[in-house]
Amino acid sequence: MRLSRYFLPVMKESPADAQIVSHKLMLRAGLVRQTAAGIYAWLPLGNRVLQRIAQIVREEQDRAGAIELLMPTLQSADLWRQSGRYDAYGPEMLRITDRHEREMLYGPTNEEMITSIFRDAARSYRDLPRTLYHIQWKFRDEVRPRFGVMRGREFLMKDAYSFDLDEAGARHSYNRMFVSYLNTFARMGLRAIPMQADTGPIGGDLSHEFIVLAPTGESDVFYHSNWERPAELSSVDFDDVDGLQTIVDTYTADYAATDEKRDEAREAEAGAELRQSRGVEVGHIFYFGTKYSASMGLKIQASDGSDVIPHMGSYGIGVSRMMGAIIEASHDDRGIIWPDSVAPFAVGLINMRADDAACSAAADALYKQLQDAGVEVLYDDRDERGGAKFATMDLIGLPWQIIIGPKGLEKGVVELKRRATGDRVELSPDEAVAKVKG
Ligand code: P5A
Repeated sequence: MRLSRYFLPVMKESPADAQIVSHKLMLRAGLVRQTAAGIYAWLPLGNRVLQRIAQIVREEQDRAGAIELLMPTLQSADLWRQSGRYDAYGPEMLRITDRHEREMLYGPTNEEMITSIFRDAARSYRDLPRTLYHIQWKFRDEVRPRFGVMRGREFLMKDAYSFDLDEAGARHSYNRMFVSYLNTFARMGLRAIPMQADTGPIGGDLSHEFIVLAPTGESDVFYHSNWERPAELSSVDFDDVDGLQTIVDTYTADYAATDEKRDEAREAEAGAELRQSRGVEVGHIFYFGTKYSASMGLKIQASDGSDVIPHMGSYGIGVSRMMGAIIEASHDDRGIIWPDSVAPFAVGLINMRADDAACSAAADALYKQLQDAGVEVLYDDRDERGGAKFATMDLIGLPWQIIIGPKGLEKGVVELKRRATGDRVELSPDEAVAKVKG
């Protein structure tokens, strides 16, 4: 993509209404614009990152055996009356009336809808276990939307729902998602700590929040210093019931709790290794047994012919909130530092002298060479000062920068810079392409 033809409205100054660094940087780097309180338009660069985050979430859901579908954003009030949550949900639910005076709502979550879809289709034990998920916009009329996309009113969520014949099966489904979440966040370069949590309006008695440490987070958290190691991917077989349980047990062995779930005895045990911080909740998983299946009349015929009420769980990831969390975890005073896995482009190509024919010809050629090699590149071909181009590239945080200037060209080299470390090396154009490709 040529920057001269792109839509990237960057800002030099930090907007006054943004309080935390991720919100400031998202506005400055031209990722989002607020269109109403807590509602954002995703500009081209921000949309690319959002799609990449969603794709990682999708791949890890699929790997764990979950099946993707897509449910609508608008739901009927009658559906929610079946579970009893229509009145219980309160003012966070955006209620809408259509032209026929039918009561509708913009979905804040989909437990009722998926239960009704499954109820109308599943008949026997052969239809279970299943975990279904979608990646869809939600609306919650938060009293105080704040911190940009971190606490929005409209936000993108991945929500999955599991159906099992009994509690043991449901716990296995829960463990699958637990481990899948650790992998998902690790792929985005994040250590997310699973913490026992309250279940709130979703219900049930087993629940974990996944929290990324960040000084600006909304949750107060307490944890053992063992959590300060980097995240790693596990290559577990998701059908291995005992293997999964072992991983979950290992990951819950070290103390970690939110404010509401503190445990004095375990904190005393951690002693000098106890840490306190703030964190961002990027995911939340629930096991709630038959709460929705029983109230909404979901029954399945077991192998012995008797009727059973499936046990369910639901599993959320804040896809749009993730972007804020990643920036909180990965930036410096010049701007964002995207992990390679979610970067909107892999490389920023800077032509230092757009007014110099030889320099521009070399930059054009390298642009083409990168594209032919399948590398996603944002090419700053504008007729601007080098300093302004550097500042923009550092602000938008692409993992690699390739800088072409007349002095290097005389020697047949370009400069390759790694955004995260600031390390620069001089290489031939071919070597630079090979390096960013690898
Ligand atoms: C689980 C999936 C649920 O809604 N039902 C379906 C369950 N859980 S939750 O904890 O309420 O939300 C799941 C994740 O969504 C993100 N999130 C938000 N992101 C941005 N702005 C908001 N206002 C917002 N509210 C929730 C969080 O990441 C949360 O963990």
